[in-house]
Amino acid sequence: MNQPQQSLPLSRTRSTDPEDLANEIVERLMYRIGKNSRAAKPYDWLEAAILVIRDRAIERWMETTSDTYAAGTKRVYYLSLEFLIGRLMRDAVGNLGLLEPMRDALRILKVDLDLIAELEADAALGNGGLGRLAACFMESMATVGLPAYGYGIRYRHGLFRQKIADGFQVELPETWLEHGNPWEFDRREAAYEIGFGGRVEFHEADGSEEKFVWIPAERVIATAYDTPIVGWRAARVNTLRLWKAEPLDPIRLDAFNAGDHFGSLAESNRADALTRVLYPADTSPAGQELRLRQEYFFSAASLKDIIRRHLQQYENLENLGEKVSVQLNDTHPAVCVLELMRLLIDEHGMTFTRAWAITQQTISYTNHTLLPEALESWPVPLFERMLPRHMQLLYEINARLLRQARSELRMDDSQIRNISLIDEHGERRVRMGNLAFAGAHSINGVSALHTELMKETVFADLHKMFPTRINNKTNGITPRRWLMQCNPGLFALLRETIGDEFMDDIEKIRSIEKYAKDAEFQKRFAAVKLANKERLAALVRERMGVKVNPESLFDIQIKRIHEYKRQLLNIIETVALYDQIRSHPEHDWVPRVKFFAGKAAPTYYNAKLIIKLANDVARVINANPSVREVLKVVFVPNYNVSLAEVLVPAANLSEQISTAGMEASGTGNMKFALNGALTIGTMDGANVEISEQVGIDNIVIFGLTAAEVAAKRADGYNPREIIERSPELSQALTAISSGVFSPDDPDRYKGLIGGLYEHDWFMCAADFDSYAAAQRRVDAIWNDSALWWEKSILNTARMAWFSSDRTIREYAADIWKVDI
Ligand code: B1H
Repeated sequence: MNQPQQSLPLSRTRSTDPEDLANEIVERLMYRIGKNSRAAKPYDWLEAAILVIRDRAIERWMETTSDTYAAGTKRVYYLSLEFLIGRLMRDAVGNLGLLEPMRDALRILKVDLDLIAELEADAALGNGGLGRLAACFMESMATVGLPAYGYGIRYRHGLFRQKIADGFQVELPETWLEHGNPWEFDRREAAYEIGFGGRVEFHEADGSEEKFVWIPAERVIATAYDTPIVGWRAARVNTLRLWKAEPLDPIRLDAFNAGDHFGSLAESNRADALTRVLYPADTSPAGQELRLRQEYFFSAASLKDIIRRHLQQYENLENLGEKVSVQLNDTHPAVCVLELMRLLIDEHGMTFTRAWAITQQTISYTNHTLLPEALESWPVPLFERMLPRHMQLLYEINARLLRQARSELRMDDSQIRNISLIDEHGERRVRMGNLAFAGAHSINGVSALHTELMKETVFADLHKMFPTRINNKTNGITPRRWLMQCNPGLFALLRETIGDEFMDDIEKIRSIEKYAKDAEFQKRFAAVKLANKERLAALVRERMGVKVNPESLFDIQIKRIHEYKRQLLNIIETVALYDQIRSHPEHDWVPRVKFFAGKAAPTYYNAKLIIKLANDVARVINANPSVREVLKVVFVPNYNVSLAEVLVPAANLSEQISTAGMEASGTGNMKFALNGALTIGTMDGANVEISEQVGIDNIVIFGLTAAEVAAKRADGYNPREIIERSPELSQALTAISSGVFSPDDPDRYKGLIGGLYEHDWFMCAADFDSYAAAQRRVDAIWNDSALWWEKSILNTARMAWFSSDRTIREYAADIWKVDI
């Protein structure tokens, strides 16, 4: 395994002298932006700085791309409908080793790098963990030296901006491309026609060869936009290629001239709509036809591009599976299985059997959720109408699959029904998960627990049929963004204490373990945390006018709002604590600030109500003078990657409290622990592995296990009984449902809380007492400050395994079979 180079190859060719860089910036300002230093606005400086940085990346980009070509190395393609990148400048400048030189260069020009960095728009082309994982993987693939391409959609509007108006979430359009995008290159030469709908013709050629020809009714052009992704120390620069849809003809002039001014643009508008917005669904798929069009559009464009590149180098497709790996990020690109079959059979003349072997060898699939409502499926009539040839291929694949299950494996009817690519319960639907499973040689889960549950639940029968396919690849996060960049204070302290080695080999961070009990080091570690908390406090004060005391325990839950993630459990415990504090004012309460942030899917009623509840509870508690010194609640609006970069380093306590068995992995949990927060959490997703890595004494675990949750559901769970037995819980629930926090609309939370008594699907009641007790254990640790900081330091010391470099190396070795 190659370690990334210690010095930049670039420095051979380009100066890193701040004076030279300053001249370059002024030159870009002049010739690319058309302004001089006097006229330049802050955003112009940002753009000029990015252009200088980008040019440094390009040389390495070309170099590493030609190396791959020359060596004939296997290429990895990561197909994802989401890339939640955030800002890129700090990433690129840091990984190129140019942060300090650029800071000095800008200082010469009287520009503050940190100020202009804040102006860069977040590329929010994703919803949450799945999209952010894809972004961390892109950076890690470049870091470990893997020739990889990301393929996705260049949405004009990323995830909506969230405004909180009177406590309610309001969605506003996001416009990251408003000022242009200095990172991207539009590649006019990489354009492909993508078809939809129409019919299939059967041609009996002269000989025995039969041939199916798909004649689409509608066509759009996919055009490529490339963004360079720089690995740590510029080990490699890879490409993120995002597709935009364009019409074949920008305007129908005949219609326009005949007076039909709107109709003449209809085709153009239809193409435009295809890549215009990101679907704001998260762990629950959007059912609209446009979504399936997006999925097919980017899958087909990416495969055409992959095949073109392969043919250019190898001239035939027989070795596609040896030279190409296509990783499907969830089922969103699963239609690739059918499209690749179609291309190999219909356009490259292969037999079905040969095409199937190559497809399976090439494709692998990552599953990210077991939630039944999140498993993608499409009504058969819709699928058939939009992709008639693909539907034929799907039936053929299914026939062979079911025949094999029946005759070779003697599977019974119920097993056959589970394996089938078509769901026959009620309206017939195409199951994208089963399709991806059937067409891939590897199916991986994203944490150890999730992978085991996959084998036992959704894919139980497919797993029986293909017992070697399912494997685990526990998620990771890039330590560059999630430690070095977002927490410069901690980064500096670590370097000073243990040297620089951990920058290239994150495992070395373990050597701070020996300082965990060192009083002097603890003091400095705590001082860094305090400074990060002051930064967050300033942000909250400026944006929301709320004052919080940075000396309090900062307790943070940030993630998409979803019932299974149980923000509601946290809010209920907050209300119970509020009651306790008021009943026992004499008690020495640990001062806490409870932070919440996250977006709800616009159509997810209960999630939006939970946001309103958090805001209602915050309003009431923050206005009560009797708890003022000890409890504050803050809902920070518009959670995004950049906000996470401020919240994560400021946390003392990380809330990872999903119902066990429901959070596939979680990655926020990893970011917090790496930055020295203690976790309060259930034995769910990657929390299980975090507890193994940091040690069970350095994490606060509570609640039912996944097996206990399943057993309780099977036995008949009675939440009402539990609630009635817990005075703290019933008091808190009564307060909420009777309108204590919503005097303007006392019934607002009747339904939400009523649901807990009736079914409580996510088992808030079952876990409440255990959670509240765990919070009091947190208080006790906090009160023993030396103990708290020891645990906090041990968390940072022991999180190296969750580097996405480790994850990517495992994918490379086990799934992609590529040497790095
Ligand atoms: C995750 C999704 C997801 N799992 C559907 N599934 C979507 C499903 O737009 N849609 O239709 C969007 C996203 N996202 C998350 O993936 C898991 O909940 C996390 O536990 C996990 O850490 C993350 C990355 O693996």
